[in-house]
Amino acid sequence: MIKRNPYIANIKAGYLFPEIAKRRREYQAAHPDAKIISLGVGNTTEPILPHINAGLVEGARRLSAAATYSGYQDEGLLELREKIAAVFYRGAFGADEIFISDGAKCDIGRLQLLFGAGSPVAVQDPSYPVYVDGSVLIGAAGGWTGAGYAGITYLPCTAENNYFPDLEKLPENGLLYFCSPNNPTGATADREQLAVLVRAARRTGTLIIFDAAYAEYIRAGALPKSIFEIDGARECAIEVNSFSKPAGFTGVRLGWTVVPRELAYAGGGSVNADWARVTGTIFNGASNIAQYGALAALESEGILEMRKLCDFYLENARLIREALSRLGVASVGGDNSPYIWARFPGRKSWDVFAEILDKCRIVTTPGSGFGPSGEGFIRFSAFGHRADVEEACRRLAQFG
Ligand code: PGU
Repeated sequence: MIKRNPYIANIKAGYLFPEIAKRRREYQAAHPDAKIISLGVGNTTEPILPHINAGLVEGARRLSAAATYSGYQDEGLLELREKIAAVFYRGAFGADEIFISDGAKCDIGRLQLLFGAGSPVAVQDPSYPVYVDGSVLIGAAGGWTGAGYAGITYLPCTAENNYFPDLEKLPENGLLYFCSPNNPTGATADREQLAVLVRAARRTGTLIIFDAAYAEYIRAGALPKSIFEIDGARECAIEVNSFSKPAGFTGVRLGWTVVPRELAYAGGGSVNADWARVTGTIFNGASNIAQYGALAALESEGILEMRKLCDFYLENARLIREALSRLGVASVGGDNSPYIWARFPGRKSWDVFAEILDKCRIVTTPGSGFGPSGEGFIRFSAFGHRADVEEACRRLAQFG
């Protein structure tokens, strides 16, 4: 019989979001009349806006005519790579440094192939579970110890340190996953903090994988939307990003990754060249239809539509925070991100999850699923129809 990849056995339980979906199904089966509202997984709910949607339609139309038909586009449409460089990075990157993907999550998984099992991994704690679970799957981390995975350096990001990690604890010559605006806390690093981060990365030989999936939710003008706004980042960072959350492309699937030419391994090899090799080998490119949608999203009308969509979810976030504060529950986030991070002192996250589900019929995400420092917290997602969010806010009054 075939042997199982032993690293898979190191994963302690199911991936967080399917686990939540399972608990919801079980609750629904036991309470068939319950009208459950989900503020759990960060999944977009609102229709794609007209200009961007017209781009998708145009992408499909082009496939129907011989003159405009296209097949494999491994590296992504040149026009789209140039447009991403122009719109998001003020032309600071060439098209050969922008790689189109089918989403940030998929590229995070593929990026892990570049570094393999041998490089130490550090994460913000709490953080998006894919960084840690993916590292376990490639053997860069060991088994579950009861308080995290062996070999992962968890850098607590809590109210005590203003959600910015103590970088003295950064391992030498490793990877650091850094997400800003952060999932789940919503904390958004300012320019000075990112400058400190880049300096620490260069001092310790760390490669930062900067996840900017929520950058378009930033409303405070001075906050950086990209790690590449910081001098020196080209030598120590890769950025992953996505149209999922700003354009409603969670089901369309389109993202990109920036790998600067300057980025080198110990010994001097080019990370950019390896990334081209890895993606060329195991990825056949993103959907051409999705890429036409993204092109439309980057036109001025599309940019306005993305802003409008993010504003809609940010208003949901405001309503949720208000409802929590009426209950006396302390929370952060929701102002430059679609997540609210709510504190339930002295309690276990999964217990609070179960209580909110039972009393309010609302699905949330237990903070402990994002790392040891998430225990005692609940993440509320602001993705939802307005009427559902308003109803959820009314129901929250039944909690406590
Ligand atoms: N990066 C971060 C920080 C995210 O929170 C998410 C989605 C992604 C990347 C995924 O981006 P794609 O471009 O769509 O691949 N996080 C959601 C959905 C759960 C999941 O498993 O991705 C969440 O609820 O945290």
